[in-house]
Amino acid sequence: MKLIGASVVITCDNNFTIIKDGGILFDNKKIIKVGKFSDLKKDKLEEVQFYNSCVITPALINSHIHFEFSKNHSMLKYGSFGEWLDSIMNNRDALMQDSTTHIKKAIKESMKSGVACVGAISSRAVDLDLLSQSELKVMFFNEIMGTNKDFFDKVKDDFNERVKKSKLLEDVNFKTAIALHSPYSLDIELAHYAIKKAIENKMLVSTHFLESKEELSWLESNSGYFKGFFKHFFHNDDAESHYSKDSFLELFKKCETLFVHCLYLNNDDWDRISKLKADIISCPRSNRLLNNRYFNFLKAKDYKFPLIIATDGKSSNNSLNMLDEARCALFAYEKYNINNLAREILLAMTKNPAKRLKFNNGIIEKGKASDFAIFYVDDINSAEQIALNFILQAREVEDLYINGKRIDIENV
Ligand code: MCF
Ligand code: FE
Repeated sequence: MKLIGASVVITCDNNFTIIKDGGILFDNKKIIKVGKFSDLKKDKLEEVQFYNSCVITPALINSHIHFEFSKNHSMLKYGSFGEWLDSIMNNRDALMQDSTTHIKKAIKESMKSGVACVGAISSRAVDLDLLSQSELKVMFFNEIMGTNKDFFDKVKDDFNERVKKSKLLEDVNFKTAIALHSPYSLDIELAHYAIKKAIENKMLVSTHFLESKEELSWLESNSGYFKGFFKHFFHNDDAESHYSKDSFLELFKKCETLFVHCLYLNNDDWDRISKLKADIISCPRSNRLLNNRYFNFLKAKDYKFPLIIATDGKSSNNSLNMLDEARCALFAYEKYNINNLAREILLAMTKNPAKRLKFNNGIIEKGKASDFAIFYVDDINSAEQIALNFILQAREVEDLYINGKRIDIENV
């Protein structure tokens, strides 16, 4: 049994309990007891450590990240979704070069910001071995994409192969899932094929949905940017959207789904998604960079969607640091009481995504996995607005524990 403690423990439980001079008694599997550090001290502990002027939170969860795009720094265009997608298409091969080195760096960067658990969207499985061998807890979403009938067999074979490989690597820390890239990039036949697999294998599904106004006008009226996109990149002059918004959402009626972005939902769309077994993931910096817009968090609250925040890939972000993402969200929603928002944002990176990724983490309470992040925050001992000060000030972890084990991040 081990004991760690800190000036402040933010449990992220249902009551958002904060324990000053708090402690956590745990072993490699689970949390045994949470309380005041002084009450938990006893003989025969394997390890005891108190982190002064520090905050312990549940290790953070980044539920939507594309590790394969980690090479990007300044290769892509921002400010308009169409320009971004064109730049992705034009630079895809260059972006994938030396991926191993960049994915390793990205794993380290994630851990340094307190992340222990990820929802990784993988298009080519370049990140498969690195992620399965890492200490991270991983929901590995095999992405499927394709609109040209000539290649459907190839797409299916490749997708099957990746799903099969990732299933072979499954263990308590690594699970296989499926990502349908988006309505504009996936033919109905392939979508049904992937959904069937997800249902048969009870796999979680992820999809980008209504990220851009370009996608909206494609789905609503077969017009706008995507007309030119299919003409230019696929020499297809007669392309039309494979779905209406409703027929796309219909696909997900029998599986558990994470919809990513959802920047352009109308009331009917909100109604429809809220009737599915689904949550919505928002990536604030990605949305600002590509679409000049933030997710309608207040509307989501009306529909009882919990806030879930993730970074997306480096293809649409300047870092994978979850604390930077938290700060962006904190400043973006100016209409919301800042202390309440700070608490919601912390839950958006812990308890809320944990419910879908199901690694039994995201909350510091008895019986949950021993996944913790510890951050130094100057003067936190005397702070009154703890969640807010934590988000404003925390930078890199002092320590990160996954399954009760302290991770040597520099040497992973
Ligand atoms: O979430 C962002 C923006 N929306 C769509 N796709 C991606 C994002 N970041 C990376 N991607 C990837 C996606 O997984 O870019 C490729 C796919 O492999 C787009 S190709 C149409
Ligand atoms: Fe994404």
